[in-house]
Amino acid sequence: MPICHQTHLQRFPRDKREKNQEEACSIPGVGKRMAEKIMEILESGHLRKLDHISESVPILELFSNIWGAGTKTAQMWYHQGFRSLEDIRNQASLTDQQAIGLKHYSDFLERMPREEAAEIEQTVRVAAQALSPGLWCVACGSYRRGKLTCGDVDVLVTHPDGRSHRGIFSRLLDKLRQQGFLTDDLLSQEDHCQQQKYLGVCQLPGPGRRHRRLDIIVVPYSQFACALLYFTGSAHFNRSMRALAKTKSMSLSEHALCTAVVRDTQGSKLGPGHVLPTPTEKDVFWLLGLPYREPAERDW
Ligand code: 8GT
Ligand code: MN
Ligand code: MN
Repeated sequence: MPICHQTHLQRFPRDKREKNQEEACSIPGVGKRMAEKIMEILESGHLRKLDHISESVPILELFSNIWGAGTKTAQMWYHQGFRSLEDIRNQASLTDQQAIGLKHYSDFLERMPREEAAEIEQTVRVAAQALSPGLWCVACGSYRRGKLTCGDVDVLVTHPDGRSHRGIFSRLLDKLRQQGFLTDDLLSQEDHCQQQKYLGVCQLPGPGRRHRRLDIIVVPYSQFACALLYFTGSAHFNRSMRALAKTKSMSLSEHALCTAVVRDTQGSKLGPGHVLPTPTEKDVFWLLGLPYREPAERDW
């Protein structure tokens, strides 16, 4: 192969070669390295760098399906010579999250029927309401969008009195741990706006139950509608809503809808604007000048 490639190169007239290279470089966004690749394809009809791709793609996919491992990690492992999950298990250095992801590899890849998501939501609700009877627990994400199967369960917790959600987060998790429902923790954090977020793994009682991914967020009631909208998604729908808000000098986040937001020409925020009260999701749509959309109509 390399010999054939070389012959091809030599056959290509030098002046034509220089002209092509110049042309390639003049394309906006094409630098020297990209131009070299274009030249290689022009001259040999082939790009050697791609030879390994077809072999690596399924392995990179296998690796990046480990929860907590992204494309970069998958590539690193591939370059280190690992080719199977067995290699990863025995030889790769794993973060705590990736070790959990690997342990539950096949469970996490399988979506659960929505009935099971409802049982998980109910388990969280029963535990939460044992701590404080007025707590609201709502399964958001794909479940709320009406999907027949769910990749995980996204439970939003709040209290309509605006106060009683405080101190619930760790007590709720402790309770769910004690009853053996939570089996592994992936992430627990509080942000600067009083939202607390847990990512973990749960398992319903009884034989033949799989481990499922569970996300729980606890939010103050003043942020409930925006958090509900955010956590319901879809992620793509959220991006569209945020982009629309931007065009109206507003900003939408999981915390709030703000108006009179000042941005520079690059779109970076200069001033935070001020928070608009949004008691319900409908208020968010209305304030953005949009007709309301049911969760089932928020797939994109
Ligand atoms: P699923 O059935 O595959 O779980 O589908 P989903 O329920 O739509 O996806 P999800 O990944 O569980 O995310 C649900 C919502 O949570 C999304 O709309 C997104 O805005 C929000 N979300 C978070 N954290 C993260 C995150 O770390 N990554 C992504 N992609 N979305 C997140 O709350
Ligand atoms: Mn989900
Ligand atoms: Mn989720």
